[in-house]
Amino acid sequence: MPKPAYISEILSGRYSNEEVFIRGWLHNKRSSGGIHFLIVRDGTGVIQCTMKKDKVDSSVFEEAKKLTLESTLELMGVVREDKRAPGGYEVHVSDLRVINRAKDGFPIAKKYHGPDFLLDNRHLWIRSQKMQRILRIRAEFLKAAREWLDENGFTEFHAPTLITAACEGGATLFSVRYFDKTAYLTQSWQLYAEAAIASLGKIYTIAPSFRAEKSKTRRHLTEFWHLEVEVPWCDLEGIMKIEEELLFHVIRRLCEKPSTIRDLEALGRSPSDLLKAEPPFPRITYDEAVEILNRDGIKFEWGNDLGWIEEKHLTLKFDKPFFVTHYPRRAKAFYHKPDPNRPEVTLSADLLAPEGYGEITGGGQRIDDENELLERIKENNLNPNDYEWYIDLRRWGSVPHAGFGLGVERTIMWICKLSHIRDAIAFPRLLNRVYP
Ligand code: NSS
Repeated sequence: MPKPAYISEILSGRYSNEEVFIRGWLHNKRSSGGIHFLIVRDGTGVIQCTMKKDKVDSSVFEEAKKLTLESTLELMGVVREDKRAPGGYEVHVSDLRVINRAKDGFPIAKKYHGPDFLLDNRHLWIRSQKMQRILRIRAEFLKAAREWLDENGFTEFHAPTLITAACEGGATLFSVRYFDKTAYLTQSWQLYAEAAIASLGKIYTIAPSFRAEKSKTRRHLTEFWHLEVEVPWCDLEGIMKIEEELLFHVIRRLCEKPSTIRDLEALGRSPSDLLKAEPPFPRITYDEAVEILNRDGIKFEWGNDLGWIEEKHLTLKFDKPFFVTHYPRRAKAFYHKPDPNRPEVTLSADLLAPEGYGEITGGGQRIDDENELLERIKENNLNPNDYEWYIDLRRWGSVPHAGFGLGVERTIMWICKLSHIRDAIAFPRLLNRVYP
């Protein structure tokens, strides 16, 4: 009995003319005269397996004829190079064993299904080629990000998910019954990270964050994955440099692996577009952004946060990610450090992806002075008692520091050229969806 082979190994040419044993799901099937073409998927790839009537037992040929889509199988056969086969190789089947015969009528058919149907059947839809590609790219993205962070001296640090004080404002907090108290689901790891830099230095996390987003948009999830970084002895310029180097490293990694290039291209994303994201990224100030908007006839009042429409308009001016810096203090959360030269703006930066995608990271320099922090907490109508431990950090070895948070799905949405954030994650959590 030959040892089990993965389809990706077969497609790489490793088993040419050898007998193999593969295990997988029946992705598709067609028959023509005395031949069945079984398209099999095993999680590493998809391959065509041809079964000729005169090459197998007649019972096996009959069983294959009746096989339902998504049945699980074990197949034996010889690998042959064949330019006509998708992927360049096919398996000439000599034997077949059905492990689980799927029910008739797999709900996902080769026809148009609306988004609600696909979300209701998400547990099955993630088997589609499109979702496979996105989920693989997402995994490669996170692997490359970790690689860069680990190689550059960042330590992974974990913070609690159940918290008591908001990082990004009370409006989007999910509350949870915590015995006889109320707790919240974290919006960001940041406040705890500011404590941990005094223990570990440069740190990062990749973890879920939660926002009770009440608006239905193409770029908001209620649960998203957050890649966050916090760095002591770092200022606004320093943190922007880290962001652009990290992002470019990840892009280079994605664009050098042949299988990932194939996935990107199949999603309509050309690697050469991504590779334009070479540092340094352009930097414009919030003031310049407002000037551009007003000049182009988009009415926008100084002091507000940039919304979807404004960001979209700005992104059309760039062909690579760019920073918008120095947002007004009233547009940003309490922890942002006001610019000492111009206290009405903060030392903040959002990174916007081109082609209409908009904000993918938010961050900047943090307040390191106790009195300034107290002033901003009050200005934001927050209760200083809720932030006592956080204020304490300014009393015991405060340091200039900065950090950022990157929305993993927002970034994958841009990288994979998706039109809706729901497809950047396997089981999206949206305003009206927590099932399946
Ligand atoms: O609110 S942020 O702009 N900033 C923070 O949470 C900081 N506390 C992070 C930090 O400095 N450590 O969110 C950061 C990013 C933002 O740019 C988006 O890319 C993403 O997190 N984000 C979201 N993605 C999907 N859905 C929702 N609702 C969402 N909210 C933020």
